[in-house]
Amino acid sequence: MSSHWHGMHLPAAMVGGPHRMVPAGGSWAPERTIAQPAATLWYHPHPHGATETHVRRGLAGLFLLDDAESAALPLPKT
Ligand SMILES: [Cu+2]
Repeated sequence: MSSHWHGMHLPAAMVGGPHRMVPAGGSWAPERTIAQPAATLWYHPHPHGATETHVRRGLAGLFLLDDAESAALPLPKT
């Protein structure tokens, strides 16, 4: 299994994908301080040849990054 995210500003070593497989029972716990403007990002599993099936079935999620600029916008907060 592997996973990766879209839109996060990270060095390539911190981005998962088919090249960074995690064995069954294993783990991968990248750590990095996120320092980028507010954004809506998403992630999903990335097994070779099965990504589309997994995402279509709902195996994906969001990262919602806020910052002072986005917090000041007249947008719903809940
Ligand atoms: Cu992707």
